[in-house]
Amino acid sequence: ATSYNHSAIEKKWRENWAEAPININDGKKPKYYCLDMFPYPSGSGLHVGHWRGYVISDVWSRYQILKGHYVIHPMGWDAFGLPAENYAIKMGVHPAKSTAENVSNIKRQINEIAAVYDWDMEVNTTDPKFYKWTQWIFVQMFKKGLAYEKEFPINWCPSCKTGLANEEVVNGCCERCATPVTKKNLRQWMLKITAYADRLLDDLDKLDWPDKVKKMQTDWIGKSYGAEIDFKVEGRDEAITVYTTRPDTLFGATFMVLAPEHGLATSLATPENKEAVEAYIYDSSMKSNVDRLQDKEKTGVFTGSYATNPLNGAKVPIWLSDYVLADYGTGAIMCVPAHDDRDFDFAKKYNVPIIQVIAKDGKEIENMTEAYTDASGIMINSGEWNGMESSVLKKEAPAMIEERGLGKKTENFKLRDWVFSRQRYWGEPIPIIHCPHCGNVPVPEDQLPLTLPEVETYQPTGTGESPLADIEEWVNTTCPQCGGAAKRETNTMPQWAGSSWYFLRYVDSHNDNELVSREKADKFLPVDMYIGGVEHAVLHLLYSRFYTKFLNDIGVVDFDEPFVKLFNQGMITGKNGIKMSKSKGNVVSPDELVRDYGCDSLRMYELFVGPPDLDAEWDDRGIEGVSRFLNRFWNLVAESSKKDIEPTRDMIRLRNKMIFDIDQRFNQFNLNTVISGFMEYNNKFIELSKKTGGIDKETLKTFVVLLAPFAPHIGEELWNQLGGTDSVFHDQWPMCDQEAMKDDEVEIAVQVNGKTKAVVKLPADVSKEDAILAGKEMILDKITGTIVKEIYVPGRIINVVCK
Ligand code: ANZ
Ligand code: ZN
Repeated sequence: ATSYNHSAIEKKWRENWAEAPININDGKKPKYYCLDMFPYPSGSGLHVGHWRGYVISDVWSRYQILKGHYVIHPMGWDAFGLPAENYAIKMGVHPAKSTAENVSNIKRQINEIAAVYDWDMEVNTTDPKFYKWTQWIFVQMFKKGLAYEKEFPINWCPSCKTGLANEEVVNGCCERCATPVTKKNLRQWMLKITAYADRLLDDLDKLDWPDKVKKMQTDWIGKSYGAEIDFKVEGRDEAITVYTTRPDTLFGATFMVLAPEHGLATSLATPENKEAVEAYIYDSSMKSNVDRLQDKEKTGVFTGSYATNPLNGAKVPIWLSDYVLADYGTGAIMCVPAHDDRDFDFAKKYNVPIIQVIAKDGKEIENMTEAYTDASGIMINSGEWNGMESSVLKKEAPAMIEERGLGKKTENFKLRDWVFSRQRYWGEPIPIIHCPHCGNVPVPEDQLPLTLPEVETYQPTGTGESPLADIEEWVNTTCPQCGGAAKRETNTMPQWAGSSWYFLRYVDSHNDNELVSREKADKFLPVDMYIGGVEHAVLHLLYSRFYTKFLNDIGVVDFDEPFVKLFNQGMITGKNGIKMSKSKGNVVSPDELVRDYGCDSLRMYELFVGPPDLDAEWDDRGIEGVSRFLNRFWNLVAESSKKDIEPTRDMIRLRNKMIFDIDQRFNQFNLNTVISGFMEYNNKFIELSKKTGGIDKETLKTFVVLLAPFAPHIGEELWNQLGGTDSVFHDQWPMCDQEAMKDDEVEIAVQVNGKTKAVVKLPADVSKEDAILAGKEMILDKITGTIVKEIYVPGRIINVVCK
């Protein structure tokens, strides 16, 4: 037989698959939707790290095909966004052109993986036929009041004259020119994701997702329970309402802090404090929220005013500090330095009294050096609450506060509405027309898509508007409602817009009349398995869930969660765990590896490097191991198929054990141990064949089917050599015969001093140690004195000699 020539067989089978696709919808098979997070088509191409996720999803897809599913396994391009736009600014190349080039380049590279993508489903977020529906969704949201305009302070670089995303602000300065970033009130489009906060939180229970990701979403949504409590300002009619999750600590509230933006901040300043207060308010307006929360050293200013603790009448000073955020809760807090870290730091720095109200075992701490933040303890210094268990009080306090008329029981979310407009060119135009008479009017649906016009320059204008604002013939239009002169919205959508719903479009990607037909949606959606990086644990996955729930509410789809199961693959890194990147010069290209070892070897090695959910360091040399395995298996099949080997009991047993092991590991996504399993079983079969001269055909065919999802080319070739006429993927995933898997058992007499006391059933190939151990178990009570000798006659007698 010939030796394993990967380039010849890989070429041969790709041509075959192109002619006769292996994944066919016959209308009878159940569907299985296996989705990759679609890539951004960057100019730098794929490295071995990118391969990993695509290999995982392809292996899983082929496994589902073999399990009898019609598998939906599409691919597309998330192609709006900054990199293409920045390239356009630098090189003057239209983003559509550079994007198209990148797409065709990456598509060619992705095809090297030999995944079973259905390219007929392909989508591209920058294609007007696609973004027609991105705009359509926006219009539906607008009609339901979920898309609205708001003045909003955004990060603003006074030198570049442009708005910046949080990620573009580094240490409070503009990433590009290092000018300190300020805030600027800009008109923004917002999406009311907060209207779905409770559903987004509660429905996490329905999902088969990693706990870590659910936890991150839960924290992001950030629901908390507590109370709003009114503190009357001394000498005035006003009260300050605070939001607290810890009304149980009310006796320990020794001061209050307001966000510098709080409505009362300036007016609370007494004349002697006015100047300092105003300076402080100005300084904090220059900081971003992120910086405010990260600031280690607390800053603040005393207003000169006092309020009254409603429970005990104590006089508490009112301060301003930027560790209190204006847009969370009420923008004002009661401070309990004894039990909150931030309040503790603040109180220490500004010499405010600290009163402990919760104590472990009821014992007060003499000199507090840090806040006591334990959730449990006994109440002290708290009037009628003294002696209560604090965790019990914490639950009851909000209702008690409400009953006494001191405030009201309430809940809060960290989740904010989504800032949905960008002052950029390369995005979907927001389909709204501003009419002086009718207000905001959506572009009529039969006029969608509203296509992105050509511009002269892609540079942001510096006025806080996108380059679209410079195109007069585009901006000036007529109102669809009254026909009068009106202006188009010139902001575009964020990159998230297309990725929030693209997975719905794949299954009906050519439909010009609907986003997706209800028939196809019912048949092929939702996604059964979603595979991608953990960096999307929050935003993309949350936005997609929000969109899906909305589309469910308006009847486009009949489910309200898009991704039943989620798998996050770990990253492939360079040496010492450093992320692979062009700038670090540690990128490993798949090209030479494919040329030298073949696609099948690289696919297997991508999984062999470690558990698929963990990061793994790349070392080219390891690919030798999988390549050697494929060669040895090839030779085993070649040798065996020359003869007609009868299956022996050992072959059948090993075959079934292999099915059991591989399937179990596969199902648990332990893909690296599936590969090592192949290697172990291959070794065992080679050992066995030394005695028998080969392995029987059925066992080898079984092995080939199990291997095929991982190494599809060699799988097809060996299947063919073993007499298969159709594709190996049209065979079925093998079932394990539990009975046949069992080892042969023998009955062994267990003796004490030569007299048989019991009989034990053990596997025929049991080791001496295991046999003696099992034997002694049976006769423990019959042993007298001390054991002096243990004798094992293989397969027949265990004799324990005592004195
Ligand atoms: C008194 C107290 C005592 C608090 C204690 C905590 C511990 P979450 O769980 O995040 O909702 N807080 C309220 N509004 C705030 C704002 N706008 N900016 C910064 N902090 C704010 O936390 C709610 C707690 O965070 C509230 O409960 C309040 O401090 C603070 F031992 O009130 B607490
Ligand atoms: Zn009008």
